[in-house]
Amino acid sequence: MWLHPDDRPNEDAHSPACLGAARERQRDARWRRGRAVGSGVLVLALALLGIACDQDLDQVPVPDSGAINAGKPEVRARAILSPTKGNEASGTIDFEWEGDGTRIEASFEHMPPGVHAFHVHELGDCSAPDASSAGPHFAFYDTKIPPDRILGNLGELREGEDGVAHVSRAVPGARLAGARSILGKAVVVHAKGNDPDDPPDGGAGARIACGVIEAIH
Ligand SMILES: [Cu+2]
Repeated sequence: MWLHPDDRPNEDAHSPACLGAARERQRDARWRRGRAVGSGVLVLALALLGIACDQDLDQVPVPDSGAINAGKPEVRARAILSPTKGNEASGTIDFEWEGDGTRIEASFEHMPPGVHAFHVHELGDCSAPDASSAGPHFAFYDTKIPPDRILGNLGELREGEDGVAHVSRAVPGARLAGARSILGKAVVVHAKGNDPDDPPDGGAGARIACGVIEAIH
């Protein structure tokens, strides 16, 4: 399974080698306080050790994804989407931890024919008649995103009989906790499907439904 480099948990910074370097630095600080005279050579050597430690972190293997979600299995969320002006589509999306991301269960009605992309957007604000208040797409990761990636992508809804659409799928990388949590963000359903040649927003057209992702306690 591909894991983004940003998925590395902070625990990496506490590897034995780095803890050793930190202890050395603390010892050095005590020594300098005691002597009131710094040893340039020692300070330089410890600084180099610190740099080497940081470089080593870049080569730490990506951890098992279970560590990322550990302690948060109880987090669930729901978004209730209402139609934007001139549209009728509405529905509910349930979110639950799964693997390194989230499983979504989406049920919609009054969907127009065809395929409709839906994404997480930056702002939890669906107040504008066209849902423009939800802002641009929300990136599940904060750095090093491949340029061909459609951000915040939850997939597509296909209208079935009588305007009903259901989808159940895993969304790797979409988190319900942490610095890039999707809680409080908006989900927007679009008039068209994703165009993979049109990143980062997928060129999916008008916003036909919008709702905010809220935790369920
Ligand atoms: Cu979108």
